[in-house]
Amino acid sequence: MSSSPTAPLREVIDRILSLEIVRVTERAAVSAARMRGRGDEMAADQAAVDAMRRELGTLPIAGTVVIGEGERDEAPMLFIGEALGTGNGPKVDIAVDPLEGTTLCAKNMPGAIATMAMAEGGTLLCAPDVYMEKIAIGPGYPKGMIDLDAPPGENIAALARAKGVSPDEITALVLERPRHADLIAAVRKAGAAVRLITDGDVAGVIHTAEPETTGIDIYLGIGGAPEGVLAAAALRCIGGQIQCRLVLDTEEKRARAARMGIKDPRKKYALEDMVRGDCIFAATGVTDGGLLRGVKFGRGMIETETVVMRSVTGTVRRIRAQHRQAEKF
Ligand code: VTB
Repeated sequence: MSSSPTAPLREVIDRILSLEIVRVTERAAVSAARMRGRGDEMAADQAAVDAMRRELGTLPIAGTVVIGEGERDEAPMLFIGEALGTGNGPKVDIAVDPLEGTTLCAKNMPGAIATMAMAEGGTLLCAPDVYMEKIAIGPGYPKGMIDLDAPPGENIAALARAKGVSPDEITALVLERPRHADLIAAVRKAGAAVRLITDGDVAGVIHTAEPETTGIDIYLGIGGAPEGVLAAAALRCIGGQIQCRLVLDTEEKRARAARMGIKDPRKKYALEDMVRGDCIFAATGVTDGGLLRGVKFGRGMIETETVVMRSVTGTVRRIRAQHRQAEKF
């Protein structure tokens, strides 16, 4: 092993754990998939949480949950600060969303995924489960081209200019929520098209990295903070820009954030502030979606599709797995 300060990540976490985390998201996805279409969001989420936690417990890491199911008093499992893994291994930060899109899963709609990211200890933003303002674009654009605080029309215009197209060839992805009425109107006024999603903005941000395939150029709007950090981890691997700000609009939320070490409640986070070093990211499809196929149950066999990314090399692998011992899941 080299003596470089990043050696533990590059040589241990990165290469070995990038397959290990695939198992973790696969397990969570399969457990959640058994609850597809049952109309029970809580049960679907719990199934994913249980499976993910069980599998994480077997990994040779000294892990700490920094993005999880909530704070200790509200989440019995995968709470922020929970120690995970065997303890014999590198110190890592873990961000999880065992079932991103619980409603999508409960309604058996497209786009539910099981996802997580892992990075060297102390390098991922530890954020409370509050809302987060977000703006994201894919790779290949000048740094600082988009700005969370600029009017949507300006961001659209800058993006169109850099892409060499007119604004009407730009598509923005936005969560369909009443809070986004003004945003949606402004994007349309700028000439761009809006694609609305009901849930699932981790995949939504990832879609900006492949506009030729997804048709999405920019992600805009307010979603969950945990999803924001996970999306930032993915972009760290595949390239792209994201800026975020926590929505800490009450004293209570500001106090919660402060307990997690957040000193400036209005801070505008760049990608590098949320993911301060190298990381690995994985997501497995629960229901079929634009990013991934959902879990397929066959006779004595289960099929999963996972995307796993490493920031050190920028490698993106898609792993289609056939699990032949279906009874083990
Ligand atoms: C988004 C979306 C998630 O939460 O982050 C959203 O990506 C934000 O919260 O899939 P609201 O639903 O309250 O708007 C999810 O929908 C997950 O709950």
